[in-house]
Amino acid sequence: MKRVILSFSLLASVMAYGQSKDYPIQGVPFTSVKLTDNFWLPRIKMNATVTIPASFERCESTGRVKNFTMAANKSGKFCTVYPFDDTDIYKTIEGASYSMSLFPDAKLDRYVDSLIAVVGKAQEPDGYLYTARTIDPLNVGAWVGSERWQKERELSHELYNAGHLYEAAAAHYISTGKRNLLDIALKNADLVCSVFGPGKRHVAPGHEIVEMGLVKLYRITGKAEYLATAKDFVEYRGHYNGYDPKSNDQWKNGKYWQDDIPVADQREANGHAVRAGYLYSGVADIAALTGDKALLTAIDSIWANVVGKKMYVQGGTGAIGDGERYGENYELPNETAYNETCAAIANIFWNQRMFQLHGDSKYVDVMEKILYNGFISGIGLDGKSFFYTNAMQIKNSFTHRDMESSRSGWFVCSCCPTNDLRLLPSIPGYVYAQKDDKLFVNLFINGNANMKIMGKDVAIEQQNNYPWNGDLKFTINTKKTADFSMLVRIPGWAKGVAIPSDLYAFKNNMRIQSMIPITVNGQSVEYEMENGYAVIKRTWKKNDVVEVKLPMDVERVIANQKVGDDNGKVALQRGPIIYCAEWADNNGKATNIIVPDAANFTTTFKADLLNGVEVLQAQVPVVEIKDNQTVQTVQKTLTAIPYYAWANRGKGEMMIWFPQKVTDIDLVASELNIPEPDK
Ligand code: FUB
Ligand code: ZN
Repeated sequence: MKRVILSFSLLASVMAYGQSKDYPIQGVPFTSVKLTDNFWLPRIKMNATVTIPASFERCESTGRVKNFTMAANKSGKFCTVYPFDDTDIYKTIEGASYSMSLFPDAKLDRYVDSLIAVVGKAQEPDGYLYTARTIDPLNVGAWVGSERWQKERELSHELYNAGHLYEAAAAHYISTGKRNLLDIALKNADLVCSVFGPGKRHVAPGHEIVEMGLVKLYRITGKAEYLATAKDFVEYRGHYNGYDPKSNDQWKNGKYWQDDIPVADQREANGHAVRAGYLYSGVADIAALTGDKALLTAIDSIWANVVGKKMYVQGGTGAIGDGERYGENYELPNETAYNETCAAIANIFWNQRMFQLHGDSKYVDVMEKILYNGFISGIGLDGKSFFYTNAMQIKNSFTHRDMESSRSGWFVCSCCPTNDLRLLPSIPGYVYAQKDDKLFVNLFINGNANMKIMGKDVAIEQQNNYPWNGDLKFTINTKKTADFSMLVRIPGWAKGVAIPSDLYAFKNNMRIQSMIPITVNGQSVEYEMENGYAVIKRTWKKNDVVEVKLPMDVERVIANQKVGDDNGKVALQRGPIIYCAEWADNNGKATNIIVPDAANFTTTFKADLLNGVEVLQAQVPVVEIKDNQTVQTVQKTLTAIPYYAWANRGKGEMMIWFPQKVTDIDLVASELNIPEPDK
């Protein structure tokens, strides 16, 4: 299969069009990093063998493919629920394309081509592609205006569909070298650029992603109009005069769409969390490519706001279900946490971009937190059951929606599963990055990577048992010597920093000043720290070995006092992994567990549990109510499992935050009826 190597060749083509600015740091492409590890590789393989086929099957059986066929024939009736259902096909093609780069699959390739042919036939002659209108323009749903783009600012998702089409087309072109989907996307993008822009229509897209998508097309084609239109879309935000700035209703004041004030003036994450994450990612791209300082200032401040005041301890964001949105500062309720998986994914995209802009490990720390916790919690261990929301606790006495307490194979609004499957195969691309003579080692995942540093071929191998063990080993496999600096990320958690803000801290913080031991070829080395990285500069030769020992203590995490729900409570973390107690390991309950200071944790790797996990155990007091009369505490073994692995053994209680004293336990939880999401 022909494949386009991105990074340097594309960069060169873009520069040929006169664009010299870009991210100062470039990721080593995922196609140059071959994973061999036991944590991510099995997930990525399962994504290829189970998740992607299941998703294509669902796209067929739910009518999503039929919508395209009907659009091609201009007859029938749009047969799914949401006008953005087209994107599930685009996202699955995107995931399949990345996946085929890792695991070539001729049959899948042919199937994807056949789908692309159907998509192409559904495209109108001028490039417009949106089955919800094309099937029967006189009978469009309530979210779709009677004219093209008429309800784009609200809920039509015409540009959202376009954005996902572009992302898929870029992935397919880069992975296969084929232009069939790319040409469809470019035709659509040309239409979009001819409709929107200075002297033409202005709109703040109702659901962002077209910005990131246009940037990807710009990188492939070098066509400046794509970048300019992406920037226009960002700049149109905050200028609609139909909002009521005094209203507290986020739809009426424009916050839901990040449209209340111009992006350059935004300082706080607001509104729908997936929309927000895609906007901030697109803004990072545009800031990198244009050098726009005002946009950079905005996303720097918004990032500090999210990480300092609006992120759950497992990396989830978008606390509030009504509007799938960010809450106020420190509004992080556990019982009703929403935490859409797509929001976690959007923040992975965003943090990688922030790292590429600034070269600071704090962005990778946050990305790692999301990857190992709030993102993979969304995917069941079977690869075909998913969470849309990611709960922070499940109490039996509380009326949870099914979608909070158990996984589903698909959803009526199935954005999350198809987002999972497009991110997973690209994870090898997050491991390394480089700038000039610096090689950044960001994630600790076994495998072999090849790259050029200052014109020289460099090969590096990782051997570790991360995230369960903190002993890291890197072997240089380069044939010739090479001068460069290896910058190994020293995770914040290994230095006593729970998150790069004062939102969470480790309770018994012993490590703040301690240096992490590093050896080269068995000899301990002194090193400088630079932006959170240990810098090892030398002339590297074949078989040089770097070893790093990260401490893997069980840490108690405490939250900022302003997070009311977490007062008096601790969460458990070991390495990058956040733990939870689930009913299945704790005598059928988890809400009655107390974790006092005195509890002493042991850790054990259980190969036969949940595909292999390190569990934490301690003797702790557990509250029991006897005969509906007496409350007593008894000593029992608390077994905590990684949060990401919960809800794979049926339904029941789950807790992340544990009271430290009996006075902090909720003996009787409130009853509440939560309506299904308003989609
Ligand atoms: O609106 C498209 C997608 O549907 C959003 O990103 C998700 O939050 C879900 O509402
Ligand atoms: Zn989603």
